Amino acid sequence: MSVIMAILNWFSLNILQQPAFFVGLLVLVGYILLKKPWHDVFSGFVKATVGYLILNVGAGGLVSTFRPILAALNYKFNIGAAVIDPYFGLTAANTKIAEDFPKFVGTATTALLIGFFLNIFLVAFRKVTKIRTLFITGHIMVQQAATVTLMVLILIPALRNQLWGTLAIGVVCGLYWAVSSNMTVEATQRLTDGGGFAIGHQQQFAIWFVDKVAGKIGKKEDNLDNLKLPAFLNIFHDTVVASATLMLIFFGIILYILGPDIMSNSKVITSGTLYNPASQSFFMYVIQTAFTFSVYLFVLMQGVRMFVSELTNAFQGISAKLLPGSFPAVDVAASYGFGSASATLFGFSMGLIGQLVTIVLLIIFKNPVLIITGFVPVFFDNAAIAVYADKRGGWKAAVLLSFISGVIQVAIGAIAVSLLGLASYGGYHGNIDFDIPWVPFAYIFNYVGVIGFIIVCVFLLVIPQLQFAKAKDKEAYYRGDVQLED
Ligand code: ASC
Repeated sequence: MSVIMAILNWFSLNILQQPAFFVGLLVLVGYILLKKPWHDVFSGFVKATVGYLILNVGAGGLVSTFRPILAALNYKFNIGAAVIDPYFGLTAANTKIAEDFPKFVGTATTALLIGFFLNIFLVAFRKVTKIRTLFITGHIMVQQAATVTLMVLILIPALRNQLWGTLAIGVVCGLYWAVSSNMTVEATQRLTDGGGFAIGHQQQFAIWFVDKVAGKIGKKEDNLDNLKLPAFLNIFHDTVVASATLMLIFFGIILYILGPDIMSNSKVITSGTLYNPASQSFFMYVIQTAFTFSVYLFVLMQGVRMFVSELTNAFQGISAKLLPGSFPAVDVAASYGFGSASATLFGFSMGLIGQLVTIVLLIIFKNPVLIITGFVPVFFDNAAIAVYADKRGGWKAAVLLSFISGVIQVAIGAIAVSLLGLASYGGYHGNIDFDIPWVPFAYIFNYVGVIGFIIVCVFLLVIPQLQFAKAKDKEAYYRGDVQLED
């Protein structure tokens, strides 16, 4: 018995609590199951593990760049700040879990595996569950599992038991992945003219909603295809340019308001790099600090890309073998090519305006947390919303819905930051599904505890049943056949 315990302990400490090796191991096992040649198995393991270690470097860099600014904001205005972006959110969630719940480091990756298998199970029994989609977007699953882990640990103390807590987090993640992606089948089939995929990303509930209401807002004939946007907006297609510009604007203003005296005061800023007036002008320090955020974001995303392409291959192979005829639920960017050419930038611009207006309102009303626009939600969510909205309701629907999404991202993001105590950690997930439905879910967790958790799981399970009940042709439901006029 003690030998088994020792082995389990070793495994838990060295693999489960070290996500880099855990992700490497997942790829290794996946590739072995797929009977890949040994050199592919080895290189997959190396790329997945090293990719995750690179992600850690990027995350560490974001923390050390952000901490001085957070300390200074707290000192001068007694407020916290959070970038609403899944990478900042991931970093913040992992840092908080490591500090407040050290036993649960690695829980998110274990939960990810549980959730993935639950999703496979739900599709395998689709005649009963009505789930047709398997969520395979690995980097998104990593981010979401971390945020959900934090929500459950903070809001449901009864689930702070390692075994039950991890299982519960895995189950609710798996249900969300299966159910939310299943909600995008019809909208995506309509958009892509039967493209055969669904969305497994961070705005599935929003896509479902947009698909339902856009047609009531405008006419699909008046679409964005005929609309020209100013050429300079094209620079935002490049993630580095876009994130560096956003960071420069936000952190430029913040750092100037804080000023050189505070940023060089070692009593205020006790960790991270201080501004040193002897070696650099404040102006250049501000630019360098703002750009440093996009440096670490780039590092982080590079690492993510490395492990995700391996993880996706492994997942896809497993699902193709186990679940023929199911819909893969993939990155939302896959949908952009099917919309009007200017829809993505249009959604980004309207979403950004919605975010900025709401941020200003929060400042005027003295919200204790300063919300900072992050690139990923403001671009990818709102672009998707505009693409889907334009398809069914033309430009009017695209404008209105991406603007509203920007407002929600900031307003509900601010609520989430307070609820989860993330103001001193610098980030929250920020994507629209992590506002609605996840913040309402979080409140249900908060007020009704374990029972609330069960209510959320049942709610998720009922959704595909309602979809199926409403489908006129039951066979077509499984095939994902839709009529454009639906
Ligand atoms: C996200 C996220 C990304 C992007 C990418 C879009 O939510 O974390 O890196 O969107 O998946 O293609």
